Amino acid sequence: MKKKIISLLMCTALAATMLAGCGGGSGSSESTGSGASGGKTYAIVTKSAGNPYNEKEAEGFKEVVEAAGGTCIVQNPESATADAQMTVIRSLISQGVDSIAIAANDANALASVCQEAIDAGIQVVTLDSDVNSATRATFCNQAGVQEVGQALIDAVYDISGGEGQYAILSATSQATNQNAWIDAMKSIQESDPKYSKLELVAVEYGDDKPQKSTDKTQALLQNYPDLKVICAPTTVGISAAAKVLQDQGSKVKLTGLGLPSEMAEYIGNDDAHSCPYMFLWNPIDLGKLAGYASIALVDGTITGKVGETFEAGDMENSPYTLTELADGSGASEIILGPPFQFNPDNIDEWKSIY
Ligand code: RAM
Repeated sequence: MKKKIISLLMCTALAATMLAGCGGGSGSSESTGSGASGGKTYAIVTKSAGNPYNEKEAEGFKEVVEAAGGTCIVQNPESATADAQMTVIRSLISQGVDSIAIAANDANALASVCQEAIDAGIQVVTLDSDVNSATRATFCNQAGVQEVGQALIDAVYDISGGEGQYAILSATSQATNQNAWIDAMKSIQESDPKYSKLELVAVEYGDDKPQKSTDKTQALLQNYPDLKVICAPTTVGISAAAKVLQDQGSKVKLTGLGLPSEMAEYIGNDDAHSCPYMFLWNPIDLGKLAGYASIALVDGTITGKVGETFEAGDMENSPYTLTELADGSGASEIILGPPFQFNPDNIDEWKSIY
C-alpha cells in the first residue's frame, strides 16, 4: 500500500513536471496572483535567457501582473534570435494566453507570428525592442530613439575630445532597438558639422553573449590601434568590453548603455577605470510599464491608438499616454522617460538597485 501511494505521488509529480514543461523555452516560469485581473494570463517573452537586464524587465512585469491578480508566464528564449522567440510565441498562442509582451529580436521576422497571435484574439504589445508596428497594439519604449542616439554620440564626442576613431559594439545585427539607436547616432553625426572629426570605423555584433562580446572587443583593439572610444549600446556588450579594457589597462575608453550593478567597478574618471560614464533607464520599470499596458489592453481601457491613456499604479509618470511613433505609420508608443546618466558621482546609489 505504502509503495502504491509513493508511486502514485511520483506519477503525479512527473505529470506536473511534464505539464509545466509544456511552456517551452529555456527559463520559463508561471505564477498566479489574486485580484481584479484574476483568470487572465499575461505572458512576457524577453530577448534571451542569461541576460540580467532581461531578468529585471521580467521581474517588473511579473510584479504588476500578480498584484493585479493575473497569472504571469515568463519566457526567456535560449538565444537572442527571432527563431527562438517564434517557438515560444507559438507555444503561448496554443496555451490561449490573454496577452503577450515581446522584446523583439527582429522587427520583420516576427511579424507573421505576432499576426497569428492577434488573429487568435491575443493582445500583443512590445517592450524594449519593437516589431513591425502593424503587428502589435503598442510599444513600451524605454526612451525616445533620438534622445538615446543624441546621448550616445555626445558621450563619444566628449570622451574622445571631439575627434578621432570610435567603434560600436552592438548586440545582434537584427535587434530593432540597437539598430534604431545606431542609425540615430549616424544621422546626428552626419547632419551636424560639430561631429565631423569623429570617425566611426566599425560596428561589431557580440549578439548579447559575454564571450562573443569579449572576442569582438579584443579584435577591435587589435584591428584599430588608433581607436579612442568604444560605444556599446547593450548591457551585455558594455560589461564585457569594460572588463577587457580595464584588465588590459587600455587607453581606449568606453561608453554606452549599461546596468549600474554590472558596471560600478568600471566607472571612474581616472586611468584605472575604463568607463567615464554611461546611460540606461530602469529595466524593472520598463517591465512594469509593459505589465500595466498589457492589463489595460486586455481589459479594454486602451486599444493601442495614439492619444489613449492608462493608469500605471505608483509609477513616476502615471497616467501614461500613447504617443505617435516617429516612423509616420500612425502607430503608437509609450515612452518610459529620458535616458539617465550614470557617472562616478551617482553610481554607488544605483548599483544595488539594478
Ligand atoms: C541589452 C539588450 C536590451 C537593451 C539593453 C540596453 O541588455 O540588448 O535589449 O535594451 O542591452
